[in-house]
Amino acid sequence: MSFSLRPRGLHGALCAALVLAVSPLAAHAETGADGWLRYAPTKLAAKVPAQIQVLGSAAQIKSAGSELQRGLKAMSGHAPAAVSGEGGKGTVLVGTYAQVKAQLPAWQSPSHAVPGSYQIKAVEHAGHTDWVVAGADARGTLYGAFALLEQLGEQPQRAAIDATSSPSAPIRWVDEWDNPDGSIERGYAGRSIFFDKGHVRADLSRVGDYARLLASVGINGCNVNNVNASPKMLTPQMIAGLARIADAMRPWGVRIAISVDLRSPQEIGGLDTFNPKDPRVIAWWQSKVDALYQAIPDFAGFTVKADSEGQPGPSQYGLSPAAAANMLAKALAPHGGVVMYRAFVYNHHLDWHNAKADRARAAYDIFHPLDGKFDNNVVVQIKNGPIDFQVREPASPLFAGLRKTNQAIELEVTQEYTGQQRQTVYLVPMWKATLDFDMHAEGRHTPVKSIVEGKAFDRPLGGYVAVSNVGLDTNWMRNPLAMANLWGYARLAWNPDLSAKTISSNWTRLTFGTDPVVVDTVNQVLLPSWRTYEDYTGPLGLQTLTNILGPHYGPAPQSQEHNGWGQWFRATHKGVGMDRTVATGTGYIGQYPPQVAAMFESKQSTPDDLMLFMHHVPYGYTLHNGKSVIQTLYDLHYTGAQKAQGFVDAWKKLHGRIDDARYEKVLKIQRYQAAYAIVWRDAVTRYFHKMSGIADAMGRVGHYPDRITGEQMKRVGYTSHKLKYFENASHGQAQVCLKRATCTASATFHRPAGTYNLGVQYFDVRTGTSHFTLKLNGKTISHWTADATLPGTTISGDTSTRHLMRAVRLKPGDTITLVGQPQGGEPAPFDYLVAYPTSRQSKMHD
Ligand code: GCW
Repeated sequence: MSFSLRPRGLHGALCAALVLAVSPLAAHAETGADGWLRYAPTKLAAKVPAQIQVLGSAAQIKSAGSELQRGLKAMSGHAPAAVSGEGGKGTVLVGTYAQVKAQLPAWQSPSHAVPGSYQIKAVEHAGHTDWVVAGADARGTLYGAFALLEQLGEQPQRAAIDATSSPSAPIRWVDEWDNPDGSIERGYAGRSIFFDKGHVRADLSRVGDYARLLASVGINGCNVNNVNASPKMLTPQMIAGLARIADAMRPWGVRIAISVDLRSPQEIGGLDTFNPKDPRVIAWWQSKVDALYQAIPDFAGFTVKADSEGQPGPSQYGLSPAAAANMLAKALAPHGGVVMYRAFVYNHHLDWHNAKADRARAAYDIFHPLDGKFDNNVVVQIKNGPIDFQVREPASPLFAGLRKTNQAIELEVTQEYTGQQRQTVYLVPMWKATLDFDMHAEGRHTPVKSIVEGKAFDRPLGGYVAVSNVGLDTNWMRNPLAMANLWGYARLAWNPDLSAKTISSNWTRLTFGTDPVVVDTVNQVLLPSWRTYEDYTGPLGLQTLTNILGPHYGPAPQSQEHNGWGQWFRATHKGVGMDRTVATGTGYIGQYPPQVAAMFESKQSTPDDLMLFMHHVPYGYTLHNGKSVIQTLYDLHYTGAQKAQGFVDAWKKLHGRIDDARYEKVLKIQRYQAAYAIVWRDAVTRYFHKMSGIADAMGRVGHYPDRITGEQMKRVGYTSHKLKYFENASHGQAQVCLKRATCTASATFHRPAGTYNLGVQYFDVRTGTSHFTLKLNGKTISHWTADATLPGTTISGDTSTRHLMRAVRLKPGDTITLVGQPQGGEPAPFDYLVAYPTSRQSKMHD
């Protein structure tokens, strides 16, 4: 039985009122704080029964009832009246399967139901229609309520809302990398919603709001602090604070977990050891776990990062990860808690000179021999790829390397290596590529999703974790479009078979509105954005060629080589790529099951996208695409930067179709991204041009006819400053104003008269606030302040920024002068001027 949501039979007056209410131009300024829970008016919600009966008193069922009232009121204009008995009228019945069944025997409850499952259904009964919102448990009921509201909000795409759904895995968590002082490691949206100045915040209202957002997409766990954990997390005072966080999240069915520092018994416990085998250490942890459960009865467990990037671990005592994990697991087990032990364990002092050294091997080398040695409430948490959240990596071979151990996949919603929420990159297609990847374990069809969910090897526990790092910024993630990643992650954790397009379309309808033009346009930006970002940052398996010794943001390919971090691609003057073959390389490929290993071992069967991750090849090597490696690198960087420009044009179609506030905010981000893609393109192509000595067949790399570099200008006060990485500026140099209050640089324009877009490429360092003035024949045409808070604190690829003036009339003989005024230690640094005719089709080929 299903009920139709077509607006048949609506009364005229009501209909007219609602049509007015849903007019897309009635948009008010939106902050993004509601995320996808905007509950925009929809006439279809008027079909909802007029009363609601909430059965049972569990906190999450009460939330289900109040959320339905809130949502239905916003969407239809009236909230159903809360009643304690049906009274012969159509009613929304909210409760567990058992509770609803007792109330409405006519309803057939689902027979098989894992925790979190729900059913929403219309049931004809005694001459009226009841709506059932029922869950296998209290959480399931809450998920059902959100599912109902979502389906009403998505109209008119869905005609009926008869749905039964179950989560595909029990673990569906988000991790936050928040520190007690309120900062967030790799957080790009302001300070912590949980902590401030060493304590849990007094005002936790954003925590409740966040839990509500998470519940609406089925997330059931949240680890609230950085995996580089502070021992302070286990002080009595902090535990009391954590209990308040748990109280704020509990009504939404989100259990909290914390990351712990294994050294805690020593750091705050007064012991002289943290050896996991020492009885005093074991007793100390037991007492802490007991105290946690005293304060938080539904505490979810611990996440552990150990023996990794300076975090101490069991290796200090000659013990394995299993020894540490099981020690904690035994303390948690009686309370129902779990240990999420991260497989991100590697040596960051690798020997660059050793051709066999390979960071990608680490997780498998360390954890595979321990398979079967972990307690049942331990889950090994494995990053999607073997390195570290790069723009593209193969699936970690460890997924198939553990068969008697619970696993979870760790994904990164926070865009550490993918533009830090200053650029739009929709990550769902990337995650799906891994989840759908068939590991062929035991010669069977075993896509990664089936392994982490516990299905492939019949494990009792498993699932999904994503590092999300939301912050106090009103819209949670800085870039409104980045919320599609949080939503998308949760959708995949519930059902990894959904398509990237279904996920983005649903999200857009709820976030921006159901206008098909809006949905199509947002898809035009989101769906190709990962590939685009990959193309201009690090294609062919090179990984994000970013400054790994700095903020992981801008380009700096050189920073990845010649050090111990192992994010190498081993470029020489002859060729490029890591040889990870068994035959001649590091042997990494041999960690995969035979079918996958055979595919990667041979260049013929390695896809182009991963060629340089798996193989070292000459620059002239012909790829499957028919072109050489070097020409492909050049071409992809140019087409990628070009596509990023296209996102600006696409987004502009939304003017007037969505609210102005979010329209303008995203437009600014897309414009910045379009210009920044050029910084990336230039840096990476320049770098490979120099390494290979091979010219770009299209003549673009190293030739910038529309530019006048600072060095070529007449400078007063400005001097050249050599950058750490030559690839990040023309001639490897910026112009800086060091000794004067203002400096100038001038050039004479020699091109034909016409209308040009005129840009200045300058550096906006995080600290300091330089002022720039651009003059044309002595007259000021633009003035701006370099006050952005980009991640970089140096004149580098992280901070290179473009100021663009559109449609400026220029003629031969014109004098263009840049006046720079340093402030706060920032020496008004710049790189070049650029002018290209507005008529030029391909705008970003300067
Ligand atoms: O990606 C890297 C980050 C670190 C992070 C680490 C990890 C929390 O650069 O900031 O540390 O991964 O996942 O542990």
